[in-house]
Amino acid sequence: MANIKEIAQSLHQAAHQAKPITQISLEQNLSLDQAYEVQKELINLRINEGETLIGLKMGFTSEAKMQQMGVHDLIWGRLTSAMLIPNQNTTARSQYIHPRVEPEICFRIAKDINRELNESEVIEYVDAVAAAIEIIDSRYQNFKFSLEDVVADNCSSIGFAVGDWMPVQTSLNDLNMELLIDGKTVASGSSNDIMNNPWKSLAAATRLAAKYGEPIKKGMFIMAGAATNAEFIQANQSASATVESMGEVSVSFK
Ligand code: OOG
Ligand code: MG
Repeated sequence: MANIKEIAQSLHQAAHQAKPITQISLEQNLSLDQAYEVQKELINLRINEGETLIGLKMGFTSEAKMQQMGVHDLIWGRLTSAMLIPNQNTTARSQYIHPRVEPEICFRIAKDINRELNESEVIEYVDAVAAAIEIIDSRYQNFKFSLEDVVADNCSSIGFAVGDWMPVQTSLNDLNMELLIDGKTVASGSSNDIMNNPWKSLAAATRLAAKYGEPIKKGMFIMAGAATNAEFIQANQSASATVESMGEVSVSFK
């Protein structure tokens, strides 16, 4: 029997110490439901340390990400207050294991959601959208994991930054999205790469949140998932993401 609390503790410690651990799936069997239980426990450990839950993130919503990581199912994780990095701020590379950055779109929730909504309904529940960058930092050696491993590890979440909030656009299709390191484009794609329509990612978030009993509250941030591959980032580099019509967001590493 997998010990949910023990696994959560070891993932929590790995993040705190910036030291990777062996993939859980190499040593014990974890079902997907158990993996989500570990994730919940892991977030509770953060909440006990004073962090608050401020949103959710979707993962593997693009073909590029599924190919890159070899995992072909939608996943979702939780965002806490300590993960939010103000736009244009600097973060210390030493606090991460092997950080990667990826370009995303972030939604800001206008009113509580307690049920599954479809992609045309969700628009009414959002009061702003923004270009976003996610920093992911798998707690597993070599950034390698199974579906259950990555879910237990809160979907590799470690940080995110959001650009200026923009008015809601009914269509989020056909927007060019780029990831830049030190001002040079290292990956580019389109908002269509996120489930053919980023609103679908938010609809999927409402379905999964309802399924796992996690309400989506007014003011929360929902990250739609990366449109492109994620790229490794080093100290003394700066990463930025642009979304056509939404502007730019950046984070520097020292
Ligand atoms: C898992 C997280 C995936 C996304 O945007 O697709 C994700 C990982 O790639 O380590 O955040
Ligand atoms: Mg992501």
